[in-house]
Amino acid sequence: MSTTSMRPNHSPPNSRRHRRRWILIVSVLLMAAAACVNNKSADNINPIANSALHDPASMRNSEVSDPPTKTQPGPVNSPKIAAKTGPSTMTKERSYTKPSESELKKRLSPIQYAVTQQAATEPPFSNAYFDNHKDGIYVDVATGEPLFSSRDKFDSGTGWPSFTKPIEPTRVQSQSDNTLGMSRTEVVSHAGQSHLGHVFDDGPAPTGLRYCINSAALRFVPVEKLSEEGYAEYLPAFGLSAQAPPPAPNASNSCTSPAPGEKAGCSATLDTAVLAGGCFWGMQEILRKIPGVLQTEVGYAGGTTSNPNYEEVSRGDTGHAEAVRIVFDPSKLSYSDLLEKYFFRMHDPTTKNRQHNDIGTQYRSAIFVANAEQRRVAQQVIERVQKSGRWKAPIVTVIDEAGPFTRAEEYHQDYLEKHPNGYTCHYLRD
Ligand code: MHO
Repeated sequence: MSTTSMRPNHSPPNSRRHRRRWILIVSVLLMAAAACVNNKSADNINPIANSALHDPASMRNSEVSDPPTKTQPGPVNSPKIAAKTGPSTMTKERSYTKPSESELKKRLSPIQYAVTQQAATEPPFSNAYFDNHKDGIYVDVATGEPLFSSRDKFDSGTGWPSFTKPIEPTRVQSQSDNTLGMSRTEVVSHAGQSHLGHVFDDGPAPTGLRYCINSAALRFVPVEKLSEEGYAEYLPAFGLSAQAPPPAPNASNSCTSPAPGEKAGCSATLDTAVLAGGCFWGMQEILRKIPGVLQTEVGYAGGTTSNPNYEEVSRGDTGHAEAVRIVFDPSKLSYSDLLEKYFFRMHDPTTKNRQHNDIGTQYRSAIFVANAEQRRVAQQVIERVQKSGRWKAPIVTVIDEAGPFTRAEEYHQDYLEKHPNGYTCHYLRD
């Protein structure tokens, strides 16, 4: 018997074949339904493992939020922190998208980019929001996602903006960070995966947590701007309805201080220098372009009055010098190189209280040091430059303790960028 003639006997007739196919389909469907039910009960047992599956925002963002993580995502170091920062379900539907790498480079300032994309930590105390007491919300500088509320902000005494909790639990994610020889918990924004700072378990009530956040990762939206910037849903948190006229801002959020001697916990990876060498327009124009310099601002340093303005300083009777405050990345530019390779080449350090035609103590050459180490480096550099013979006359640069720095009027900030042919007497000598 040929095999071909056998086949019809072993194959089911059409109708039987259909029935079997239907049975198969129905049982597959039943099995799938059973799996769903099991999954649901697994959710109840372990909401942490499954929360992302049910978080509309994580699903929406899955195609955009696949950034290189700077630290290993993984269990959070402190069980106390893990218990309190654990994920919950998303409450708000609005989505925020991480812009492309080239957009981020364009839109963010160098320090915003270094902090949010490269996990740098800005210097304490001289940043935009550590001392901001206005009512409003803090959003991710990269995506606009709401992250923190002024209602949860407190004065930690660390010099960085500090909060007891995120504005909504899932807006901020925690992951362990074992860099810099420390075991810390890094916090990143949900949508943009921007590095924000760290969370510690030494905060005040009600959570006992301290979110230590870089100002450079945030943009502050004051309560009176919430509606116009599309954040009206946060008005009720400030006792306002979306329709009510916003009140004048007040500075009434409660503040608590850490116990005396409590240590900061955060550790700046960026450093600050304050330098004076004549008219600050030309100084800033050269300083801001130096590789490793992330932020510059012009202002007044080394004087005897508080909050001086340009006119007072120009009259020369407040004792202030026109100065530039520089935030730089010491892994790319050392303080020593900043002084030796740039500061002592961009101005003439041998003319006392004078830089070309600009005459007066406000035009003195000065290095305002933040600590003993900066002082030591500054002294060494002056000796080296003097010995090098680069300048024929004696160097008259003074080294002074960095006291208060008053930011100059907006008109003076980035002056030569705004007025490319404006006055300058600064240039880099060969
Ligand atoms: N000689 C310049 C100095 C300006 S600088 C901001 C001027 O008086 O315009 O001191």
